Amino acid sequence: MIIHKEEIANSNEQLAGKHQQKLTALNNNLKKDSKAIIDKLVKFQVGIPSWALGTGGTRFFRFSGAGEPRNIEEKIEDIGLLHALNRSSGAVSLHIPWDIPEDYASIRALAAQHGLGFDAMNSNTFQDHPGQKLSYKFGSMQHVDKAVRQQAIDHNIEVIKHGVALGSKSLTVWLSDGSSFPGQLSFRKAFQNTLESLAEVYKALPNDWKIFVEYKAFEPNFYSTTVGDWGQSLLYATKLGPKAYTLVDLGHHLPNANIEQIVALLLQEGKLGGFHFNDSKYGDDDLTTGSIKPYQLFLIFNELVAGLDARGLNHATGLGWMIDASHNIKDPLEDLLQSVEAILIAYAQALLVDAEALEDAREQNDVVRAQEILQDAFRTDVRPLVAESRLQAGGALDPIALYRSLKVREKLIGERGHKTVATGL
Ligand code: PSV
Ligand code: MN
Repeated sequence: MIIHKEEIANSNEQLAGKHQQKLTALNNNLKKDSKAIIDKLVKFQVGIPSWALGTGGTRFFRFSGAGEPRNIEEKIEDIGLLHALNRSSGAVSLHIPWDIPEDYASIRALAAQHGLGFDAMNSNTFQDHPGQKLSYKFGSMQHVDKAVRQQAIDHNIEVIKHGVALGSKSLTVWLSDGSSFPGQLSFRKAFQNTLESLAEVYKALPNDWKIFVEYKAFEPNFYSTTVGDWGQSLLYATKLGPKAYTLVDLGHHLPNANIEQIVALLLQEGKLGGFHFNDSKYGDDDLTTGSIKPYQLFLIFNELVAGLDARGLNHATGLGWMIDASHNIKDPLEDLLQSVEAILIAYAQALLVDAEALEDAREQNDVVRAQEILQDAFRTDVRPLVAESRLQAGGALDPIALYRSLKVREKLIGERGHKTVATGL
């Protein structure tokens, strides 16, 4: 199904009066030019991964939702629905082999029809796939057997080829390689094998491509992970060369890690390339962005904005932005709308920070004023700015309300049936 412009316009008309009131009240109190902020919000796009359109499960069970997309075309259709509603979900991030494009031209045309492009491609050597010759049980790029390493390298090169055909410009590599018990693995050999394997993939990267090395503290291995933290990822990225970058996934740290500091330093080194949004309470919970620690999300955005500005990078295109969440019990599309909204709220709040005053407070060692400056921005209800940016971009003032009133899920169930299961998590 598609959402028609008139449906969006009709619903916006009904909400316009109330929205205008809130926006005017906010504008009257803002110290910054809201037009410049709204323009930036309009441009900011967050990629949607193809595996996030089904109801993700936990390691215990997956309660599949109804009307889930059955193939790559229907996944693109779902992302098109999101983008029609919020105008901020303009890119698809494909995971191979969960979603292998067969007819590139028609997939590209379908995406273009919905105003979507192709963001980072994701490889997958963390599972054994049907028909695969060798097993990744003991790792992929770190494996003691060169033939397994070669299989993982070949797979990544294959993923790049799919990406080139679709117009993507980057490859994200997340490795589950590591060990489950002490003694199982030589850390040094595992690192070296992984580096050499990544170097082979790096050689196959087109000139205008980037490779993102994603790290994760633990899981599925619970003793060691071969790309376990930002230090290790940065080591690989530095040794690989200028097209290699670190990717930060918000859920991939040990509890209480200072992610905003990690982001600040990676950006300063010019080595932050990709970003996966989600939220967590305990581990890699993959919960809705901003649902647990919104202040942390704001502090991270504050460093992202400061760091991107310091390097003269475009906020919208400087990094590869993507949601990486799993919607255990929610309708995936509603959950994704909530995540994108939370991301834009944190971004808008970060744009409100008076960077000069903050710098001055720091120079004066005025700790209280520095905190006040940040919290002043964080405690501003910027939702009218985010809604206004959607309105100006042709989206809905209230995407979730419209999604529900148009009965989108019910219609998808009508088209696809109750018992559909999307590939992915
Ligand atoms: C791993 O936990 C991860 O964050 C990687 O980005 C994967 O590609 C994705 O989740 C799906 O498993
Ligand atoms: Mn991730």
